[in-house]
Amino acid sequence: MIKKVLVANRGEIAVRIIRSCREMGLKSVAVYSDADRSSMHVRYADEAWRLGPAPSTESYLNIDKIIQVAKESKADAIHPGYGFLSENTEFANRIREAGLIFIGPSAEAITAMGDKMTAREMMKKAGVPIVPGTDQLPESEDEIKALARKIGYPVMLKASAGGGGKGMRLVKTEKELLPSLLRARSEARNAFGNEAVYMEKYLLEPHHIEFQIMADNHGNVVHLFERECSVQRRHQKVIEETPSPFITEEIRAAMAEQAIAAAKSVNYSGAGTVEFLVDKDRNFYFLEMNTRLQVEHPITERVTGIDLVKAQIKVASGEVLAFKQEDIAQRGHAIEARIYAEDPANNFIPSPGLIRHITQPLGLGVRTDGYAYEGYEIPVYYDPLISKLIVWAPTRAEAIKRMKRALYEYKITGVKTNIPFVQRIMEAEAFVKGNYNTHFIDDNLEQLLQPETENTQYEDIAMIMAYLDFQNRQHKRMDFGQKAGNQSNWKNFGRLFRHNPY
Ligand code: MV4
Repeated sequence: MIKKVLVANRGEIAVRIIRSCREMGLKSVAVYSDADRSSMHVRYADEAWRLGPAPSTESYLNIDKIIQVAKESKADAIHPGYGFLSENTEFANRIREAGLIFIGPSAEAITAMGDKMTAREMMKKAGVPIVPGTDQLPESEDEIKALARKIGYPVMLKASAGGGGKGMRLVKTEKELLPSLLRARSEARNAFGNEAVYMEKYLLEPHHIEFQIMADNHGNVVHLFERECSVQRRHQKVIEETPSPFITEEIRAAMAEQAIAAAKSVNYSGAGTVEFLVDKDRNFYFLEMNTRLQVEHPITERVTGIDLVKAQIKVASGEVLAFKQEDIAQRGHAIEARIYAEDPANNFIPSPGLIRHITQPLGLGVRTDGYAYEGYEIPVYYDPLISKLIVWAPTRAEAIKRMKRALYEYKITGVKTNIPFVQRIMEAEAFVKGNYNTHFIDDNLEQLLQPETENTQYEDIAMIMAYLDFQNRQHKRMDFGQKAGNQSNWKNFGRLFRHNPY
């Protein structure tokens, strides 16, 4: 029986998990580094325990410390969130050895899906389509060359211990093959401590489409439909949406069946995501399985009405899934935009710092999962994700309009953000038509980096002037009331600048 959950994470996902715990009547324990002392998850949890200094290795990745806090706080279970230790087999094992519940799948499932070659072999046995390629690469150079010729160039070399884009190398010609293989092996050894590399046919212009899975410990496995995740830059997703505008009902049903087969093949328990690559002819291939809750899970929650964190905790408590496959419907259209403290005009370098002002969008069909507030300092130590902006509408066209409206309302000053960049994506013809793949951002980067439209700049200036005016009045208790009438200063300054550009 779970009564108290330690959330071994930070930022928006820690806040999000704490919210579901509170709704379930469970106590929550936050853990924090010195950089997160005033972070929102610390405020929202019932208890907060210090892990250590800011660097992740001394805090959110410190297994000993996290388990020690779980014991001292008398937590029954640990929710890993995503990233950090969420797919760390040792963490899952150490938690269970300590007599606590790890809210996630078995260590065996994490291990199997964490090794990409093992995962491929298991999928092949389960009849799940995989990208044409090899299991173990042969020893001799001639055999490797013959295999690449058989697969057909271009081929992709992938580190078995890699994933999420790490440890991949594209090889276009036989001349490049062996040198690339040597480099791929040494990179894999350095990055993952495992030099195993395999080869796949390189799929041109694929879509990245993933299926949400939920499984209990009583043999029930259901899917909660797909998420289209092809709008990504350097393997960092920016926009996710459901339903996918690319697949047909038939393909959806076929992919769902294979996603469930993949989960069953490892006796999966809890929330998991089966990733597929889908080529331009809508052939789909298993890519990898993520054994954690994903960043983009809210769009699935919105179209199905299911709280995935509550489902995770109930499954970890040993409960039977509260829903059957026929109970789960995909209703309307949801889009998520990841809002980052980064500077797109400066090669997207992170832009941590003090949030001087933040206005989150609200209104019908808008959700923000975030943790920033006015006066909060976005730390330099971690991923610069500020929040996720999730919108829902009955149709995709209306969801795009709602996203644009929400982005227009989303005001953050003090740090640079990718909000204008996301706004450009919502305006891009290929995106609006739903005719895009994983090359979308690279293929449209120049257009997407266009400076903000003129009046948006004026609006920002108007807001800053209004803020300065507010500060001014606060200090001098001046009353602009008579002079400016009862107009909002924001509008006054906006008008001023719009007609008299400085
Ligand atoms: C591929 C591929 C094309 N062909 N494998 C990206 C991260 C990881 N999930 C695997 N990924 C890919 N694997 C084959 N055989 C295309 C991707 C891919 C991708 C590759 C480069 C740049 C961006 C990408 C975005 C999504 C998927």
